[in-house]
Amino acid sequence: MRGTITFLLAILLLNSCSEKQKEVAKRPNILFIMSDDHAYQAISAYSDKLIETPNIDRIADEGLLFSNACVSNSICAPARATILTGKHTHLNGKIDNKMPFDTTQVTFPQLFQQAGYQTAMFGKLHFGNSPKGVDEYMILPGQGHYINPDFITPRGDTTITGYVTDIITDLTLGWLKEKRDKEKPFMMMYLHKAPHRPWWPSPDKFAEFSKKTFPEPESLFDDYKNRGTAAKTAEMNLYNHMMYNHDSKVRPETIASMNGVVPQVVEYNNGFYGPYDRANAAQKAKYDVVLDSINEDFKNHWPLMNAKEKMRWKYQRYMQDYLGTISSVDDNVGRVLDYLDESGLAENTIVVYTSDQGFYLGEHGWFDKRFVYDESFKTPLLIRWPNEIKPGTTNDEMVQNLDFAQTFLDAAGITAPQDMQGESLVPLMKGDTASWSREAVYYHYYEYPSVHMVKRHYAIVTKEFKLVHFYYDVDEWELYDRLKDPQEMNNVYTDPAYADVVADLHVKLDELRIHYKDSPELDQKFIDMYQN
Ligand code: SGN
Ligand code: CA
Repeated sequence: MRGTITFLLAILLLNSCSEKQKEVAKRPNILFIMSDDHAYQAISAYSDKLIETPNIDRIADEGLLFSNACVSNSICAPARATILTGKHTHLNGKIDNKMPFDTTQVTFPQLFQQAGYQTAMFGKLHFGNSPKGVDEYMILPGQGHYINPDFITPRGDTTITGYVTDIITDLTLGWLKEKRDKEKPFMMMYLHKAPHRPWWPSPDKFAEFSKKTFPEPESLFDDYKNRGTAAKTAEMNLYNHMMYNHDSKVRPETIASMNGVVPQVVEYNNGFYGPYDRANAAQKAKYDVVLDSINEDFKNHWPLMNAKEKMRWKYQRYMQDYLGTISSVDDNVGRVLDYLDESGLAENTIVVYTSDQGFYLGEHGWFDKRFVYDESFKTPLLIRWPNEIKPGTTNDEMVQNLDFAQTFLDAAGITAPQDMQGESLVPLMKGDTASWSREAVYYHYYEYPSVHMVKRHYAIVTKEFKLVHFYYDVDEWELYDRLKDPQEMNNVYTDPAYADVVADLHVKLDELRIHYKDSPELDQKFIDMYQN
């Protein structure tokens, strides 16, 4: 009798074990792909005016595209800290690129690791040098380098010869092919440095894209009329602030040979010619072919150009380089998607493509980000999850990078900590739009005074409106009608026709600040910390 019971118990145990194993085996893999400063305007699934990105588009074609995805603080390290912690930057403390990140905080990769996932991170993190919760990592120190990049690894630092986008992909594929534990699901963070400034393409893309001409945005020559002080005083205008040398790839020698006609102070930047200086002789030889023709063109034409023509020249150079770097990202994303297909991993892998924030591609005459105005506030978000997401769907809800951690945890069946501030997007991904009740998101940007001089501001954004408060050395409010004025050219805050909207949004903004635990006291605390 006892023998029979033991036998039955053993069978039961075996069964439950294998059930558990099946459950575990079913948990989806997560492949989180993020680029640095990739504007949605430069993804053909969003707009095909500038570039075709067939590989990134595949994720949307076979999955879901969020058309109103946005960030909570449009700058690099703060956005990354929000993604990792699921908290606004005023709570996770990484309010700007300079403030240190408190590494005792819980980040979502740690929760995946604890839940039995194999975890890895390759590419640009932008803060700290030993990310927590990842079994394997190779990350760029700080901003990292385009050419022959250095990497921080658990085994010490190393330098790899080649172009950064290809290398980060090689590392990612190498791990998937050789290091993956087939008994465990994985959570992989595949993080590109491109297309971050100074926008250095690979030699091939440099040659290809430097021959192209791109359409100009309507607001390239924006005069910032009907906007507040912040737009007028920001230092990110192509004509005034983009550097011929550092950005447009005009050689220091070319500028020096032009007898002082090229403005030196603003545009020359002390002869810094970063990525090229890192290249070896063979790499330089390839770049030189293209640089020669850019420099010839500059030398012959620039002295004859008027201000508008100079702006246009800079815009074309900017787009040629920026989009050249994107084209490499797209090719490399294609390599990874192909591998997922070949290996059979695609079926049970959630693939996410996003950027740490958006970017201005000449809209309002600007480059860079930081503002809550759409091009930098919104960010690309494309998600593929076979059998769960209906292919080719689009969603326009106000979703935010704040939601990523809880979304991934939810998809993997891991309980999210109570103090995370986002919401899981899994219901939206599965087409359950009825249960989604959020109408507005909260935004808060801090890094001022600093590079590009974008004033501190916080905002509430709904599908229809955007109410913004600029503060610190001004006290100005702006309201934009997102549906009637999608280019955000007219601040209608004092327009009597919008009085009710303004009153309503003020109340809602106050509520949001309380809901997310932000306050005037915290605003002041961060100002004091910044000044000390
Ligand atoms: C560098 C860039 C800036 C950029 C910041 C922050 N200048 O300082 O244009 O805004 O990084 O970018 S550069 O001369 O070094 O290219 S972020 O993505 O890291 O937030
Ligand atoms: Ca960035």
